[in-house]
Amino acid sequence: MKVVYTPRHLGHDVSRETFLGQAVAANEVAERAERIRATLVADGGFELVGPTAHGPDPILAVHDPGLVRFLEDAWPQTRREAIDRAFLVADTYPVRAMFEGMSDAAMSRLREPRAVGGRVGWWGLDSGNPIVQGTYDAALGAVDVALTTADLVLDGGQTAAYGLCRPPGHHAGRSMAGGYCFFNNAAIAAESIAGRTGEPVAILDVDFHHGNGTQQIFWRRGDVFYASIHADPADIYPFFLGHADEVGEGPGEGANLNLALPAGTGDSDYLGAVDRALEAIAGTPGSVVVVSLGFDTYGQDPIGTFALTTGVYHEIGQRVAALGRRLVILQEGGYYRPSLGENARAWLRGAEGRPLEPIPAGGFGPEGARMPG
Ligand code: Q9C
Ligand code: ZN
Repeated sequence: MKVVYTPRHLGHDVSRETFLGQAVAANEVAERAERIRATLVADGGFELVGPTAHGPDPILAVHDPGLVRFLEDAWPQTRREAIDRAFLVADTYPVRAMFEGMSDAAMSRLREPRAVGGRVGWWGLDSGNPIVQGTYDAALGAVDVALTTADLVLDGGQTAAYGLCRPPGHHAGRSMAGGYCFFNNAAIAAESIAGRTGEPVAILDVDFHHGNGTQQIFWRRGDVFYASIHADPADIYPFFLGHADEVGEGPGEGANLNLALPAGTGDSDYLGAVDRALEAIAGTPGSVVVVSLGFDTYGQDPIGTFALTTGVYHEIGQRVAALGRRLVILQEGGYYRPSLGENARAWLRGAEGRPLEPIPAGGFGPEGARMPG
């Protein structure tokens, strides 16, 4: 299988994030993508290719141009304002209760603030999403990775391809960054695939968290089916979306499927949810599935509460491939770094119908995957 990767992600070099108002060790770090890359290389059955530049148009087909302008200037403006911080995060947000009682007309006069501390709240969901100097370029690189992965499947004759996107994307909405995400890589790929094929597209989101951004972007769309398996938002980020009764509206009514699972969910209950999602996708027209692939469902994940094992990822890959559709597989979350490479290798080998053999001698295992340099 071809793997699309770019070192541009290294510019999103974060070491701390904020959690409930305090700086803690960052979860979404460069080592994640480097672990996956090194393990897939060591496997020997994957071919790394670089992305090609796709320009701004596919991003602007999904995102508000104001979000793009903000992300482009967020760090330079932080420097111009001489804010003495290692990373930019918001502390003031336009939450719905602030505007209670106001009319749509009054709401439409709300405007983006000038100061970067206001702008980052205007365009952001949460304060756990650090922005640094290289964040914008890394986010652009992840979009090119996603679109190149789609190209391999649409034009390159590949049945399946994997985009090692970092930063991830599924929490980013049309006009919002959040949850370690800046541009919604999977939504941008799905929109591009729908436009190029003229076919409906399905998105299967198996990250531990609900992909609120992807749901929001395609909420009223009947031609993009979104199915997500995730932790119950009553307990887990993004908290405010991801319930079963969110089914889409207008032409999109019935094209959104949320399967929320409780803490402690293990392999067999998770596989049951996978089968439900796949059955729903099999009932929709189209030949391409975009997979938002997260490994924060893993038993040892530091922010997840599920109990999945490496072996079940191989089985999930096989079941997804058994749909008989072309697969554009894009990396989302997953934060237990020692097993990330092996979990990705298991999933992708499953999707290719290859058994999960150990990495051959002379290669190096997941513990041997090292950062470059
Ligand atoms: N201390 C993805 O997996 N904050 N995003 C959690 C935990 C948000 C995860 C804080 C987690 C977002 C792509
Ligand atoms: Zn996640």
